[in-house]
Amino acid sequence: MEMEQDLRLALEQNQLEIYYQPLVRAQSGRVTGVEALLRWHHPTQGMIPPDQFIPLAEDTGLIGPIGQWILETACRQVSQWHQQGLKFYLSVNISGRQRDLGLDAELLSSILERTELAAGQLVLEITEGMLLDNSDETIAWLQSFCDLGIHLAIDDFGTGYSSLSYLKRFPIDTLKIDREFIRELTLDNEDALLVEAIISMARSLKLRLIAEGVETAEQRSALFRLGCEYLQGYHFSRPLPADQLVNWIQAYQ
Ligand code: G
Ligand code: G
Ligand code: MN
Ligand code: NA
Repeated sequence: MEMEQDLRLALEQNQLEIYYQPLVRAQSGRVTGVEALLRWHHPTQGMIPPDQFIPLAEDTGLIGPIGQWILETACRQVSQWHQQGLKFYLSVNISGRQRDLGLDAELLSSILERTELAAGQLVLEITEGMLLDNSDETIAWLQSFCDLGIHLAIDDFGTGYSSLSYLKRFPIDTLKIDREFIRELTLDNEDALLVEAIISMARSLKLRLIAEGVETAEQRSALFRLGCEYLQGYHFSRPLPADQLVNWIQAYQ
């Protein structure tokens, strides 16, 4: 309860901050995109990670205004980076609860217009769980974003329980392989077989593939040799505050 009150205030009192984690091309190592990841600087408890308050934000409906703030803030930031010549797309996690809390094509198109970000530069990350209902409403909701030119990615791919039929039904163009498959990956273990299977499926469905949780040079080279085009993880960079991300890019690229 107390946490709920605190979270209500967090937005008003500027305690929320967006960190950005680079997504890089496996071959060149260049930044192709950034994922926006929410952080809460709690006045007495310090930094609270999102998995400790996003569920509360979802239960209380606060994910409505918070989600809108994230989209607006991150789109504005990435649009500014574009104007400075830093060209990469923006990936934002969205929660299924946002569907009933005002997130629709009209809102997104007004955010894109206000922040002057091209729709093609925005990717929304959804989870397999969100597609479980397989309902016409969910499909229409997601399709309306695609109609604007926004892209959709499945986050944590491979951990859900749904069948893969949604890959045909939903307008998805990117899969993010969950870090569970990457953690112990070498070129010749069982994880490599799974990753290879996912890569070949993604190829035939013409989906872009990103491996999450890349922490070591060994994982990176295994993924490159298996043919995964895009990588994300601590091996490249942790999620960083906006100014530090720019420093990282200038030092690393
Ligand atoms: O950044 P970190 O790895 O601690 O994030 C933990 C979880 O919180 C991840 O599953 C991530 O998708 C989720 N998360 C982070 N930022 C956001 C956000 O802005 N919106 C939503 N819905 N989830 C987020
Ligand atoms: O569920 P989602 O993929 O949105 O979660 C992203 C979360 O994963 C972020 O909280 C981020 O901090 C975390 N993360 C990013 N890279 C790595 C990594 O290389 N290793 C681990 N363990 N976590 C990572
Ligand atoms: Mn994500
Ligand atoms: Na993920």
